[in-house]
Amino acid sequence: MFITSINNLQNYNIHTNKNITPPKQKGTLPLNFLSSDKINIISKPTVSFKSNLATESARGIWHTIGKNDSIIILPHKRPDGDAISSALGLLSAIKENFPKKNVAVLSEGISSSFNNIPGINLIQKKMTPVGKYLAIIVDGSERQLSDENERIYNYAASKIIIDHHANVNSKNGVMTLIDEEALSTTAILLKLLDTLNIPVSRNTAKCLLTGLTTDTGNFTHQEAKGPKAMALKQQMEKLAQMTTRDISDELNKNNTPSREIVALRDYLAKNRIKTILNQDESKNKNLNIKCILITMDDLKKFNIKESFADIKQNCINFLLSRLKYQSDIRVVLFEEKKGLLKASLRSNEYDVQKFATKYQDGGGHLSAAGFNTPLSQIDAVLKHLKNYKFEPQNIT
Ligand SMILES: [Mn+2]
Repeated sequence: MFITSINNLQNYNIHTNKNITPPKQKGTLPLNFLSSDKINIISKPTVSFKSNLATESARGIWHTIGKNDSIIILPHKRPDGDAISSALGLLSAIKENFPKKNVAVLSEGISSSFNNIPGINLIQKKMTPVGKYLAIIVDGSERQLSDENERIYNYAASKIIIDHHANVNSKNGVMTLIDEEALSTTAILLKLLDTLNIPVSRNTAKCLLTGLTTDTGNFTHQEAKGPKAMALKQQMEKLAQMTTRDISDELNKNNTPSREIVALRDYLAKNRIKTILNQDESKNKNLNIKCILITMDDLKKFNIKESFADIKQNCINFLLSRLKYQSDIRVVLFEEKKGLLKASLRSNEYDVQKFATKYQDGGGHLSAAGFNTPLSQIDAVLKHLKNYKFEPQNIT
């Protein structure tokens, strides 16, 4: 019955008057926060979300949502499953609790595999907000926004960031709810609602479960194997009345790759996989690292018209998961812009996050991380992969 609660969301439209343009300078608007409103929690294992500090933070976030009539939720650019699901889960929770508010999600380049996430058709590509509004970034920080979302964020009167990645450098006056231990941003949202005893509808829960499923590789990542992760999985499955398996089936069903993408990935699998043996004398065996390079010329040659999100889903992630059982570490180097490589690293056993942080915009999680680097640096990156001492993931 989750369709019925979607109907409540029809009031989401914020853009009305195109004649009013926001001020020209970026980020110079005075924020409405008192300094005591600035809440910054980094929850380490010693600080549980249920502690007073975290409960206060949750209250502060929900109070700020409550006092703003217009709210724009901003997933990071090239949104993955967790970014879209946390945005739509939050949208759904806000609309269910505050039906009169104008709430919108702003994003583009969304993979068709996300077509079954409740509220997906409500996402707007562009908007011209009028008056004061609250902007909430989910699953990323200011630095990961698209140009359009950055513009909207900069003009916001109030700002919140909810994320589970390291290195969120928020400025003064921005409320942040950061939990680096969380498996997904949707897991933070569930904790937020739970802490405040706000009921979670099936609709909201389905969104939250989707982000948890995609960010844990459907619970194949090492971080997602402990009893805490299992308890969270069960709690969300119960609320959503479906399993993570159901969620991944839906994601795959909506995710039929084009003939061109299939041709490209077959070509890459045959011709572009480079094996690097990482020489670490302290270990008995060499680590097997598989690297794949995808250039803009490849996309042109195979006549790929898909959005980055679909290339990522159907080509990059496909190749990464196919190499899972043949390697210790997998790396895709994708020429995102002319001369600029976007690297995605995966490993089930080794910490790839630490390696990624050595580079520009590097970060992520122990088993899934990424960074940017100029294409001209590719040989240096491959050499670095060969000689770097990867450490095993230490999961507590
Ligand atoms: Mn995430």
